[in-house]
Amino acid sequence: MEHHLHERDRVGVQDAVLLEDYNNQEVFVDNLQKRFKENVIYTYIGPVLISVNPYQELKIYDKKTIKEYDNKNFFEVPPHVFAITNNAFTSLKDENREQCILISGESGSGKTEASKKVLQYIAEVTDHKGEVEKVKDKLIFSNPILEAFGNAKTNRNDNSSRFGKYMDIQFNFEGNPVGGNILNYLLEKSRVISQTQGERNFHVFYQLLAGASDEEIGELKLKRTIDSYYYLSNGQQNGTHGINDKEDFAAVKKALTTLDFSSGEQMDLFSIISAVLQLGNVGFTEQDGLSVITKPDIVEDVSKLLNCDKNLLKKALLQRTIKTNNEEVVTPLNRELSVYARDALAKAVYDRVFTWLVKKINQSLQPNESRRNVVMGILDIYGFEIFERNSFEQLCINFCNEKLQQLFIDLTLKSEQDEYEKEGIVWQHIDYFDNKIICDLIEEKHKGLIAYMDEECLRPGDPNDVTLLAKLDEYLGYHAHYISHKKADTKLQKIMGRDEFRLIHYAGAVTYNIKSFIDKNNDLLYRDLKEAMIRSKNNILQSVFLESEQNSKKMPDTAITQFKHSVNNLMNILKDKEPSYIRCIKPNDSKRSATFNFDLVSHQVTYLGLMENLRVRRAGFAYRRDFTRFLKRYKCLSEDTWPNYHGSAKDGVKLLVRTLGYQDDEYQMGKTKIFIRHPKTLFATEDAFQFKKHYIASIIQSHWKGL
Ligand code: AD9
Ligand code: MG
Repeated sequence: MEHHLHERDRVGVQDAVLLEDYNNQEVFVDNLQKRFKENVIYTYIGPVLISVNPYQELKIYDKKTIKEYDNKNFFEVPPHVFAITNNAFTSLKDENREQCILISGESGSGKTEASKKVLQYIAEVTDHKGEVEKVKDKLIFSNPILEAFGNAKTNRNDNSSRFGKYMDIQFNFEGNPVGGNILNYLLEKSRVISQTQGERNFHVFYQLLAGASDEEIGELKLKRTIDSYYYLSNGQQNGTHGINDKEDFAAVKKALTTLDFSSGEQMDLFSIISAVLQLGNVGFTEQDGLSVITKPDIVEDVSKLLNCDKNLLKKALLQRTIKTNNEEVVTPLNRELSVYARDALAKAVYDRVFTWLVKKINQSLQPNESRRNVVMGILDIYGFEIFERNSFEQLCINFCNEKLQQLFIDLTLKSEQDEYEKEGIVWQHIDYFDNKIICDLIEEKHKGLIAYMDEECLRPGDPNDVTLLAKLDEYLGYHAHYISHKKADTKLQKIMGRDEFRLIHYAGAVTYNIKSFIDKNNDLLYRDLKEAMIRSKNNILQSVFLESEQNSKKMPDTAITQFKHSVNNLMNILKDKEPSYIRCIKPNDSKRSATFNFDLVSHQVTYLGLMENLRVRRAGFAYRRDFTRFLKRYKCLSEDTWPNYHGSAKDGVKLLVRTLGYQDDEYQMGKTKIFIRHPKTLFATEDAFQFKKHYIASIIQSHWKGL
């Protein structure tokens, strides 16, 4: 930090705690803007890193830069994702403490890129030999695979992650990576069957069509043209700038081989992908109210690719069997239900294959040594979402963000409090908004939103979206953070539909549309389709469908309850680790470099809770530094400590601040650190130091000239 203080007018301050007016969001954003204009994308709030997406390749990620951060003290070097990583890594190595790096921000803000930089740094500063190198390759190569199957071009980001990801890197006692493990969350599987205007399906479909050899195309019964496929036709039609599907496909195949996918498994995998694509082209008409398949030969191709019985598959697309006690009732489907069944199959197959991929990758990342390893986790998960129209998926995502915010509050306040206690400094209570009330509103047993939703979904009779909303309104209407249409004031009623409810999240109010909630939560796949898949001779398919069948001997959990469990499981993993935070910000909506939209950034600052974070950090002391470092830098400012001083660092600092004239209310002495309340005190000292440094330098220079 010290190097740059004198430049603060031009590039702003590198730690927002040094802003004089820390309650002023405009000042805060202005500081980010100043820095962004100078291509300085990183800023701290104490230990939290803020990263503003530059949308251009900056030369700040090369090996030389990594060297500059390797083994450095956090505050001696300018803010950087490498500094955060180094800090976490040092604590892991030296103190054996488990780490987690939590990356959040909205779509396109740079989370995934940041997570790759963390990995890049670790890969560079650890051993480059034998087994370790192999593990690192695998960790790095897991990215192109998961991105091919889990990322897509959206209107916000050409390479948007459509799933949440938590990755553990496991280190041995020497501090070298020996393995890893990945957890995946909530793949946006609806994208398989339809995409918004201007968006694409998952990358892998296009990669396969562009990159497979002619022979493979023949074997997979594909045509190269994107227009041939219904599942690819309702989003973007043409090629995409900046994406080379053909090259990417080669990279994915190489990565699959690196991660021990056999050629047989790769063929099984791409057969399934091809089958999903072609399933979309299966059409239905209706005769006498019953569904009829229009192009049976496509179903035959699909069943060959899935290695399942073609008659079984056809039947499963046309009828539904319901087992009650000892009875089996077979009901034929109409056209609409057949389409529904077909799409449900495509989504289920794709979703489960994605989970299988993660599992396979994890097998390959298993460490050889069975010793207990220390881990560093990296969380790259969808940030808070507020769209024009918000649905079930946004509710899940925003719930996850509430939980992460809760963890953030716990851990930051706790660590702040711990430090004050450890240093023997009197702790002052800080007022902050505790979002536990919203977490409870959503997940509380028997009386939270999820509980009522499940109750309605599983109720006999005819539960539907209308009855669900009525139930939520009735039971949650009392809650301060739940607004029903009826409860809304007249102004709000004008913008809120009768089929909507509104939650006041910590990050702002979001209106959710109830349409399809029941469907999405039940996530139904007809038994006939499941059975057809279980009997498939494609090893992947058989295993994933068999597995989920075994797991669900009892009533399977609804989609949101499964999600709740995995989020709570994640919180348990994270809560015992030492956290580092990277908060990513998107500077504009048009993916353009050098464009900083003040309002857009300000909005994100609000819902990332950054001002709140700053207030907590500033509530006590803006600046803290251990005695040794403080003395080392400023000792030249007092005759008591310069040029010769032999006492303890603490006593030295005491002498120093006496000369500097610090008032009692300006600072406190802890056990190992000095705490300074206001930035201006520090700035005055730093300015004096800079002056002295130049003065000494000029004397030395004239001295040399004189010789
Ligand atoms: V999403 O929620 O998965 O849709 P992310 O992950 O937050 O989103 P991503 O990391 O994919 O965003 O970044 C979006 C794009 O911004 C990248 O494809 C890059 O083109 C660009 N980007 C992001 N970070 C950097 C950076 N540090 N330097 C240069 C960057 N470009
Ligand atoms: Mg991403």
